[in-house]
Amino acid sequence: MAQRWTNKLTAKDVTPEHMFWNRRKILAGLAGAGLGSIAGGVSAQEAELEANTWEDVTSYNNFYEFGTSKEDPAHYAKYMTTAPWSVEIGGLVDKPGAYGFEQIMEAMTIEERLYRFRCVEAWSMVIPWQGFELADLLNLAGVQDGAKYVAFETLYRPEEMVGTRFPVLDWPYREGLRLDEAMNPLTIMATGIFGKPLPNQNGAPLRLVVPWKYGFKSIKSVVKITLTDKQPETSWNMTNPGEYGFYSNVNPEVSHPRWSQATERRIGGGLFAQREPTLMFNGYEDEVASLYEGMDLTKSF
Ligand SMILES: Nc1nc2c(c(=O)[nH]1)N[C@H]1C(S)=C(S)[C@@H](COP(=O)(O)O)O[C@H]1N2
Ligand SMILES: [Mo]
Repeated sequence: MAQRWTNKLTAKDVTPEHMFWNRRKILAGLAGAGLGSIAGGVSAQEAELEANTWEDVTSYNNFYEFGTSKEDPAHYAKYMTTAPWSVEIGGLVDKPGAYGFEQIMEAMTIEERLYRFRCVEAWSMVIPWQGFELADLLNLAGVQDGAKYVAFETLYRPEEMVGTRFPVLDWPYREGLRLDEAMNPLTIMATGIFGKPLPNQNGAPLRLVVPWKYGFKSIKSVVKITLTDKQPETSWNMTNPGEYGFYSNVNPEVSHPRWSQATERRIGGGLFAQREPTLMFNGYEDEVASLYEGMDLTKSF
């Protein structure tokens, strides 16, 4: 059953009792950006979104640490230990150190966000996430002047991650954002889907979600965040710089070298479902286009 979040949902509707933490607040149904949309209800664009099913979201995944096929993560990610978990935050921050997952959850405000999710392979889903704004976590660590980028790394634990036995990517999986992208209120660290803690295959216990960028930017099972003054290396760009740039903004006008990005196939739509047109910045143009003013997006792809 496809589920649709609305502003009428309360925290109780979407959040199992055991998920409440001391200072957690649930802003239920805050679809899309939530930029001023709480009081006024969901915007027209957001109201059209209908979530994929739990089954779609948890059985068709990319998580190469567990293999390269879409079914592998659902089979093998269960071997990843996610507790205890901590995130090493370092580089140009006032308070570097290991931040425990529980400590982070205590300090953060957890919200609901219904986001379009667009893979570079030209398929998409709509996923109801729970999480907190990345900006809040970075501010907790205290971003110093001079920081311009944020680098992320996934857990690398070969004995629990069968896919890392193969040199498909240069492990650990790495991603990066410009600081202003990281601080944008759309950018979240997700800790759950459908009101439940993140399943391992979706990047437990916490993963990045950047809804206007291709899916591979949304790095899973994050253990390290580093503030830097230099553009960080990113796994897909290291592997194939001609195909995967640093920015990776969803852009129907810029083709992947081997296929068009103009349309997408919604997962779960059935065999004969029409392909849908892909939207500039995955539909978040109003919120993020200004970040790229003056840039040539065919060169900075
Ligand atoms: N650590 C890690 N993060 C990752 C990936 C990966 O292989 N390893 N795949 C990326 C890609 S290509 C996509 S499309 C999304 C898929 O997220 P989902 O499985 O939750 O839909 O995760 C991204 N994050
Ligand atoms: Mo992807």
